Amino acid sequence: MTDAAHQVHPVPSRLLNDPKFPKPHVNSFENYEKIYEESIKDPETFWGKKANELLHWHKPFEAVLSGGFEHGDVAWFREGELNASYNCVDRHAYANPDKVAMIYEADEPGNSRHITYGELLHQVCRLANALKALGLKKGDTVAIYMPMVPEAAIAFLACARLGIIHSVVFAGFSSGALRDRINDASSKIVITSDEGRRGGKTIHIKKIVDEALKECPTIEHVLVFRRTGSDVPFSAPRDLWWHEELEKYRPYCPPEIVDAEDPLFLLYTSGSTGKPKGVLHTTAGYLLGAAITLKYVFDYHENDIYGCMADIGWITGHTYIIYGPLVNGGTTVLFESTPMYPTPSRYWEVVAKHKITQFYTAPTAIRLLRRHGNDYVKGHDLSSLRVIGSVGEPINPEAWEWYYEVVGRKECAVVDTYWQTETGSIILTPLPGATPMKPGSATFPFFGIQPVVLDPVSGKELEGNDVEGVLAIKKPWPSLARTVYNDHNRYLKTYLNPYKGYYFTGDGVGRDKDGYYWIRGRVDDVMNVAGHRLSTAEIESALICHQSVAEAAVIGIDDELTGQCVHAFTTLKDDQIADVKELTLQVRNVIGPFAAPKKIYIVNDLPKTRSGKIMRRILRKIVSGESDQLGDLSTLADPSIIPVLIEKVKSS
Ligand code: 6R9
Repeated sequence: MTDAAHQVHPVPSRLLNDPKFPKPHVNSFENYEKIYEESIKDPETFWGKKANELLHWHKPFEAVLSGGFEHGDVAWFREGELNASYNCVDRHAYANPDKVAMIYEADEPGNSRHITYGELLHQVCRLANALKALGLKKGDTVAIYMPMVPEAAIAFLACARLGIIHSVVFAGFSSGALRDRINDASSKIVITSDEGRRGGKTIHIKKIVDEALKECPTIEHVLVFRRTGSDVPFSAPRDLWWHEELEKYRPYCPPEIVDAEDPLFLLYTSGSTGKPKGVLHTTAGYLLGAAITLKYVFDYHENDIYGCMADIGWITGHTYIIYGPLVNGGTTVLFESTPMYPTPSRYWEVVAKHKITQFYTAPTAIRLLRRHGNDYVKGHDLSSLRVIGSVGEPINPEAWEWYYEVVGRKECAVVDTYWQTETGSIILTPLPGATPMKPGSATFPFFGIQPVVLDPVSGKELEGNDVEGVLAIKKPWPSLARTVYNDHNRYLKTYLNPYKGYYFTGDGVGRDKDGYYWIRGRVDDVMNVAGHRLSTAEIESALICHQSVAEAAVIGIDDELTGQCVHAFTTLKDDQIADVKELTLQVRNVIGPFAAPKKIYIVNDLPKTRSGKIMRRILRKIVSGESDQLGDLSTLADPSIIPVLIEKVKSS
């Protein structure tokens, strides 16, 4: 492990003592431990109380938890009735109509728009009425393929208002990927836009939809929001303009009150192989997970401006741009652009401009910005920030330190939050006012979550500290996905059967001597080299410690002698040079000779998903000489780098 990872950073005293700041909800580690113990000892009392505290119920629930992992029949808050859009919009619109619900920061700097709760209610209701008039009803599915505009959030909430299941497809997916997701969910309508704008570029969204719809028999209508106003193909009567439809309807629509366990949405996620799974979340459990984690993990208070930089097409956008902030009556920022547009200062300009209090992004963005240097951060007033978060993959301790020191000026809590599409909300995380932080560790379980480290072979729980294994969760919690759409067997097979009685995350994990959890990455990213268990993340971290290295991706390749051997791909910082020998020495020095990569390839770019996760599977195939079997590349951000990588591997 690197030096940075050994440091323990206490809770920044500014959070606890500065009178300008609200008192943290949980303000000591003892306090966290006490609430955590209660939540584990008597989960039903804990969750029942929180469900009543954080959500509005139209009819009270009669049981907190029924069923369990054993039979895959978990149900929370049975017989309770509520509506997610009422919880996220109406109750705040009536109490506080002029409060800003959303700040839209458009791709073009200087172009932003504020939307109050009162306005949000009107727009959600108009759209809900339009959907109703098109014949949609509770239990139908609607595909949302939208850029990062407030109308996307309005679409989520209008569906939720009618009990319609939304299935959001990230607007960077290809027409083929969109088609497959529409067909799997039998969606009846696509809500989309003419075009999108991102990083100064135009995305031809409607054209992609048209291409997809050549093979989508269930689609009856396409509702098109005008984002850029360019001429786009439009085929009436199938296609309808958003603005023309909404004008027809009054700005009130009664919410459809649904059962706690009725579905709220589907979100497709790719497993390591095979076709994407439609992960299904239910109304009450998911909403409670979003509400409670936003409040405690980000220490959300009434006047905060919450900024999550993810895309609404991913689970992070669902939970921490839309449902979490709005269910708490907060103000959420919708950021349409990229961290690089027009310059690598954009994030910090946005933080200063809107006085963002909680900022949430991914390690890949943090590493990218670190690579461009501190000057882009300096000179921006970031003093509004209290909590800065990271999500999506393990964060290298060096990137963590940069985030903490340069962005957070050692005055903000860094929350490295671990969770998944399936878990619905954060499950391992520090709490800003309570948890001493270790760079690279997601630290401890959130309330009500019982993580266990299992021996991957025997499936036995590894007790005590200083253990390594796979991460599973022992007891149900409300926001865990209930099923895979139309394929419950796949749900059981993927998550509940591998280790009977547990939810299996698919991630490797270590619990260190102090009880801190360290996510090692997906289990298939853990290597065994000559009997040594190595994590890709650990070697990557060693490489990134080298002053020249910007990013690193490490893979395990079959080896006759050692079982597996290590191959590494690295990109270098601007204007830096390094050779393979030097980088090999770096890993030998930081971890040990046994971890030294057998091969290092210095490249210009790494294959990444559109949400920024490095696709190590592709690198593994290329190195193993299986470039003709790369599998599903639809999630790849830039396919043009593949031939370059193949050439590089061939010639080295
Ligand atoms: C929220 C999200 C889930 C996978 C997960 C794990 C990785 C997410 C992480 C992390 C280490 C963190 N992951 N957060 N690994 N530290 N803080 O990203 O959902 O897209 O479904 O990905 O991402 O491997 O299993 P999703």
